[in-house]
Amino acid sequence: MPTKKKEDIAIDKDTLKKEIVRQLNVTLGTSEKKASRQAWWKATCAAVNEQIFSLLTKTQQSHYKNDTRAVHYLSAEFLMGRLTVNNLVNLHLYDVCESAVKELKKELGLDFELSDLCEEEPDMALGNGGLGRLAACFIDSLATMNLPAVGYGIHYEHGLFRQEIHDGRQIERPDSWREYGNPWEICRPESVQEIQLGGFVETVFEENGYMKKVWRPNQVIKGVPWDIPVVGYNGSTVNILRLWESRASEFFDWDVFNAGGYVDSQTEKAQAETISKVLYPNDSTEAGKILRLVQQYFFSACSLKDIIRRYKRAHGNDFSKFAEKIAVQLNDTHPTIAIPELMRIFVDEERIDWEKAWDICYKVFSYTNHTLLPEALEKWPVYLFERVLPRHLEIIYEINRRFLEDVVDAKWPGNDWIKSRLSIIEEGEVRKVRMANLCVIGSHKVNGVAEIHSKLVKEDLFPEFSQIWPDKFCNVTNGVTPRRWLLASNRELAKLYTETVGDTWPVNLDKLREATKLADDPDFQKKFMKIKRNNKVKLAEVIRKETGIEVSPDAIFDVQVKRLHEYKRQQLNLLYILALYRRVLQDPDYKMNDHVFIFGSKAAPAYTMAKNIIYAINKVGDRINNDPRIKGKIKVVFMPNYRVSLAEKIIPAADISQQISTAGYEASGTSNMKLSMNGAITLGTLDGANIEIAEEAGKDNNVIFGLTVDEVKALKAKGYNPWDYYYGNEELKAVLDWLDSDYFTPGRPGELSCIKNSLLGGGDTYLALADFAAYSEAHRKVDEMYSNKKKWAHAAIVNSTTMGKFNSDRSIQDYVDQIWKLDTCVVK
Ligand code: 26W
Repeated sequence: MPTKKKEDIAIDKDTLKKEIVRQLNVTLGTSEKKASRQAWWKATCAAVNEQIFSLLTKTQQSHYKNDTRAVHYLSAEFLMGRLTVNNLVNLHLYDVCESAVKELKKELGLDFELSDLCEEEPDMALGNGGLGRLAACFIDSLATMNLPAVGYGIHYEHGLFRQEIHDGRQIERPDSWREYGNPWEICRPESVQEIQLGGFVETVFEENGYMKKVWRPNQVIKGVPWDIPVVGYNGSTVNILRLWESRASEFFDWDVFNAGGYVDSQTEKAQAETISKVLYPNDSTEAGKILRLVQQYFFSACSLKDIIRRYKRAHGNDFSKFAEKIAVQLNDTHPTIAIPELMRIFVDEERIDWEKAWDICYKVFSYTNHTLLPEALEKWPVYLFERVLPRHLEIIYEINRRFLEDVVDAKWPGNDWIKSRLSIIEEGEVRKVRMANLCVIGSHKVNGVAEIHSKLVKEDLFPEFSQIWPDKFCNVTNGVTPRRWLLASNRELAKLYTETVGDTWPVNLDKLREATKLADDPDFQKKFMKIKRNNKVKLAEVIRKETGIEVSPDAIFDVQVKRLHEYKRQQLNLLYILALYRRVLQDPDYKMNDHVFIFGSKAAPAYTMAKNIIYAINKVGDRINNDPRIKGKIKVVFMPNYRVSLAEKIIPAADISQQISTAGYEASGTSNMKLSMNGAITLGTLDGANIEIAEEAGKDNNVIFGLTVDEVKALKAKGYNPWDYYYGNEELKAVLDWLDSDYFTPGRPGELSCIKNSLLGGGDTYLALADFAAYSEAHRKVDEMYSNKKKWAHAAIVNSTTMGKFNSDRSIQDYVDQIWKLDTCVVK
């Protein structure tokens, strides 16, 4: 795909300058003299929006005219981050805009550049972590590849909490990303939808003797759509991300109001608006909260109504082409309720026979699994379902009855054990609906997110399902968009690549392999490492500003950025830091490169152990950073409030990418791809996509350690005893015992003991102690490698230039080929 040349750019610098000032005056209602930076930022966005809206209209017309098949990506989370830089870059307007702002600065005596304006934008943090950011990368790729697609999600008023660190502890503060307005979203009152909740189901006999089920809900909720334009790179397709905001329906308000219940009507209004108020901050444990189920139904039902409305505009009430035109991807089980909802619409409202309806339904849906953790697999108590979605529960029972009788009993006659395993309903004291089983039964394709994960989904999570439908299961390895994660966030390296291999690499990342040949070229190495150092200087400044800690850009920048979870093993990283610190204390001449350990991580507010690990990192850090005896050889930095915009500053500056999950637990990981793409060496286990990254970049250019998936299974089967490792390793024992003292929490001994206790008394579920020795040895190799500047530069360049596979465009192409069967629609 060719990149747009200057002459194609739809707006030139002078016009843009005028347009920004005009927007400042007419849209923001302020003057050049009085305007705040925020106003200037918004005016700049508004000026660019004119371009975007015209492309959006063209895209929509072209999709409608061609009656294209489209994919609808249903996700409870879209972690978009900031949009300004990305939109400018994708439209090839960044440089033009940068010089426009520079000239305005000079002419009007302003005190900022474009990059300062972009810092005004709050992150759109409508997601927890990997799954939400993946959705954001995917919609960028879909637009870039000219594929007809709509993202559907929830317009949370409050995204993921803002993290503050007080005396080393995480404090959660509300995030209010749109408090002062968001220039990128457009409200679409003309596309409001209404959905129903609660009540009961009535059986009605019609005149012709047919029986029908009628749902009599007791609540109606309005879904107001907000559209965020998704600008493809090269700027020809602009798709939309449609996010639903909940409001009270006027209809119901009015009823109560007329009955003299003004106050009650306000309560009802508040209740309705609660639905889209806040994102649940859990990324692995399902709390089973009724509001979350309502959120899931709310956005799934609004989205389906929207899809059907659009389908009917082209095809009327003839649903025979529905599965041909519509693909719906379920991003994990969160939108699973869309399956029974579509059946309800077909059977109850459109009066289609069950068999016919089911035949359309399962062809429409496909499901991506993102986790094997048992506690993350969603199960909803039947009694909750009964209260909120009584008709859906009946439909689920019917789907289940037919599946167990027609499919399971045919394959394993009379085998009640298998039936109970495969049933959508889990029996027990509290009966539960297993959303993953419903997903597998109601979808035509099920995919995992990395080779190893997909294999485990098939063999360990759904072995019987995969015997029934072997072709249903497939793999699509995750990817990340190189537009955001390299072109926009590491502009100097991007420039070097463009000079070296031409300007098509942002859409064809494999092109960078031409630069792999230069991995040993002294001149190229020098340029590459200079850029890395510049990025480290910039990050050191951010670290100083945010934490007050001084770090040297000549030290190794060793990064572990991801949600905090015991399976991701930030505690293993901490144990090694303690060991290293102890070595230096015992031997002031201990040979090592200066080493900065950088963490960025939020813990789920109710996950106590995760919060304790954050506390321990901060307390150990305080002690080490302020210990003159070690002469600054080790620094430990915990960056507060890790989020997309901070990731964009940390990742380009990383030397080491820590990907140290217990093998078999990290489905894929995506920070591993971003870090490698930016020239970090992976220090990791053979888990998730690490395996494929090491395959692409070569094992010699990364440092792989630790138990494999099979070894983890074998050790657990044999009976794992963490005490063996404690008594078997003097250094490990010493650092664990250190945690019991008050060395890191003066006057308060035992504050960090919980970490030792969970690793020993608690059984060390994630085998941190079993991997410690191998991890420590891996660190030694990293340090040795870093001492050899040429070898290090070689490895960094090879990593960065061989990540073509992890372009999210490749992931999307895999979805298109294996699952969605979509055609591109180039917008003229
Ligand atoms: C509370 C319910 C719940 C359960 C799971 C909420 C959110 C989840 C997500 C599935 C957690 C998640 O983000 N998983 C990550 O998905 C990434 C994208 O595929 C993978 O790269 C990560 O390995 C996986 O942990």
